Amino acid sequence: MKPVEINDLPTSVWLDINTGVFEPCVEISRRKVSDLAMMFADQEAVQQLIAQGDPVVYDIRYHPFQTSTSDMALGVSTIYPGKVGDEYHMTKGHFHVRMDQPEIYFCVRGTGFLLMESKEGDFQVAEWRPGTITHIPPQYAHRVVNTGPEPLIWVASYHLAAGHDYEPIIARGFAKIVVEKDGQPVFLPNPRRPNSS
Ligand code: S6P
Ligand code: ZN
Repeated sequence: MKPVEINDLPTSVWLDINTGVFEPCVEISRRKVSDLAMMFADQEAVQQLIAQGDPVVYDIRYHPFQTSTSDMALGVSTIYPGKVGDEYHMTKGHFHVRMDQPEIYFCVRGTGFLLMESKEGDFQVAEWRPGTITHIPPQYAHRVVNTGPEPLIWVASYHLAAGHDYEPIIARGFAKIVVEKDGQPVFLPNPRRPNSS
């Protein structure tokens, strides 16, 4: 990650809601199937897709609004449509390292679900369409799933200091996975958690 520059003057960026491209954007990260390999239930499908060219699951663009007294940031993520086996494309998902840090997600294109789960196991789902805005309280892990035929694009507003903690998700996933059945998204218990229902 590039060093964050301090700028105490007002700043604007411009977002193309059809492509998820925004400028100026200081960094773009790309996550492919291989970067998310352990997140998907169907490991055979994971290996097949990697062998066939390792498709891109999502892109993250990011801009820090760092002043001498504040640390807001904007992320714009785009999940491309697709599945790994029957499971829809999704983000890795994370908790914030700082457990007092919430986040706001604003869906601008596409359809899908935001999965949220607290450390105590409270599992919540928000259904998304363009215009849906969700406040994610502190201490809830968050993952976005694209269940539609077009890119799912949303804007994330958060503090840089929040940090990303991926480890609990790598270890256990979320309570449910989202798979296609008869052309529709359905929620199934996470097979990596044998005792969940
Ligand atoms: C940061 C914010 C987003 C995500 C991005 C990708 O707090 O929640 O910018 O980083 O949507 O998700 P993930 O789980 O791969 O970081
Ligand atoms: Zn976050």
